[in-house]
Amino acid sequence: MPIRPPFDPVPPSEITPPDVYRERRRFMQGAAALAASPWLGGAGTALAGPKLSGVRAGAYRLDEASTSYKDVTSYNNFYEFGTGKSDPAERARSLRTRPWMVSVEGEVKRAQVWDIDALLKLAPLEERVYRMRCVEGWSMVIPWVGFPLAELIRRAEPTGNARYVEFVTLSDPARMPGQRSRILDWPYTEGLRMDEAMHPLTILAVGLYGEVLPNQNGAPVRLVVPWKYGFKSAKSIVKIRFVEKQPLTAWMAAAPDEYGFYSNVNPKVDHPRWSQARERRIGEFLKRDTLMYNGYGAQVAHLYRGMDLQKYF
Ligand SMILES: Nc1nc2c(c(=O)[nH]1)N[C@H]1C(S)=C(S)[C@@H](COP(=O)(O)O)O[C@H]1N2
Ligand SMILES: [Mo]
Repeated sequence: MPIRPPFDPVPPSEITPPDVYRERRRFMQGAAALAASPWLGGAGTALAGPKLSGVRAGAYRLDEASTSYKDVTSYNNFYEFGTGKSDPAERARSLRTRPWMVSVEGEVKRAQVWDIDALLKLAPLEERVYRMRCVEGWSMVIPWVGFPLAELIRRAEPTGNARYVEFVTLSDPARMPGQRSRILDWPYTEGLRMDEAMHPLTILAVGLYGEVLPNQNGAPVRLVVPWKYGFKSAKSIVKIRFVEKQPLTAWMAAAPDEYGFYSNVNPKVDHPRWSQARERRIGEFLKRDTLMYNGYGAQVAHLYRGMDLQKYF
């Protein structure tokens, strides 16, 4: 099967020239050193975790400031640890992420169980600065570290029957106390169409801000699909399954009228209970307009050509 879909490069306006980027990075690192004490708060990037080595600067950068490390790691949705925004940072602290296996299975010629430390070396790690938009109406800019999901898919050699990919989060109420509440039908599951999964913007993230992924952000490995609402980006993944039929996702099972399979960011299709036209970028005061496909239309609009986006929301 063709494993490299046609791909439009990021429009030049969206790419920060490397020297500007490096300069900004240096400035931020300086600021981080100055603002190292957490009580100073603000935009300081109070780097805290183990550094990832050999991370190369990816081609995906934004001419927008990244959300502070503090906000990225303390304002989270991760219902396995509670529904409050500060619950994951507080309650995921004790999650053990070793040993950790990720099973790649289903309609593939090479089913394989990856040990997380082998998975971390599957492909060169890249920094990818992406806009992330939660269906609740807030957004962030996050410098992820990861590699294209396509790299893993290529190695699995999907069969001709593989039309969708299902992602499954760990199921373990002892380690994930939120799973004792029945807010969702655990484990958390998500899905992508094969071409979405193969798209170069779709990554498996294993870090952020150059560091090992904090537990609250989905350690040790999570999906990141920047043109879709945040809930598509499943955290703490243990299974990647290739299937013929569109998988039922946890959110579709919970509220099919509110969450469709595609969940592309779309300011013109409101959630039944609120508008999706605008969003609050965490750290900013005024709301901004939400962009179609979260601003990634030049890269992904072709995937949905001819589809009724009101129907396939
Ligand atoms: N397993 C799992 N993955 C999840 C969630 C969750 O509750 N459980 N929440 C989703 C939602 S709603 C969002 S907005 C993003 C938030 O990711 P972040 O906290 O790293 O920004 O994770 C998504 N992935
Ligand atoms: Mo979300």
